[in-house]
Amino acid sequence: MRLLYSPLSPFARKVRVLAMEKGLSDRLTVETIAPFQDESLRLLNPLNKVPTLVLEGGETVFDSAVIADFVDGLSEPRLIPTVQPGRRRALTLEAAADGLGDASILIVRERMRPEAQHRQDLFDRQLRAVHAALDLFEAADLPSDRFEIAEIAIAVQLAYLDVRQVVAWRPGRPALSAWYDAVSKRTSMIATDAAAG
Ligand SMILES: N[C@@H](CCC(=O)N[C@@H](CS)C(=O)NCC(=O)O)C(=O)O
Repeated sequence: MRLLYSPLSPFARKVRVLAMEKGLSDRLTVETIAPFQDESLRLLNPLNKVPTLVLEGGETVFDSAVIADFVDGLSEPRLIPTVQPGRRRALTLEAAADGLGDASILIVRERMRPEAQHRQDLFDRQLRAVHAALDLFEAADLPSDRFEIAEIAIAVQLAYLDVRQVVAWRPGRPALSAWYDAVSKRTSMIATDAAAG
């Protein structure tokens, strides 16, 4: 399977971390693409976004949550809970993390525009989403003995906040900060840390 990704994409990193945590990395051939510059991806994914997974027969799978679900189903143990209420709680946290990522990318893209053209209403709304999601994670009592889909999705987005300097998210969030410092030492997080070179 070919995984089309860009090194700094937190969504693509979520899939890579999940595959690594499951010991399935060797099933993925990773290919770098720059989705904002390279339109060729649109032939495979109408949204032209990474990650996009191309299966052996040519079928394409996106977005990151769907790819993660597919990859998780390839082997046991599952990192996406199969039984309720754990399943909906994990997937809701993943959705909050992904939404934080969408808001972060909008903020980063807006900052790239000339300052005179910045839309303050866009910043304000997206920053509210980012901070509210962070508050949810701070209150979530994230586990130290488990690194499954929710935890992976949150960890990769926190890393993105740091690398793109989206917001200073640590002040006022001691539990989330301590949790992140611990999980960022995992092999899967270190191996997929594009910012570290
Ligand atoms: N909901 C998508 C979001 C993916 C996404 O936004 N990827 C960004 C890079 S981090 C992208 O490829 N953007 C290109 C574009 O918006 O044209 C997912 O979970 O896969």
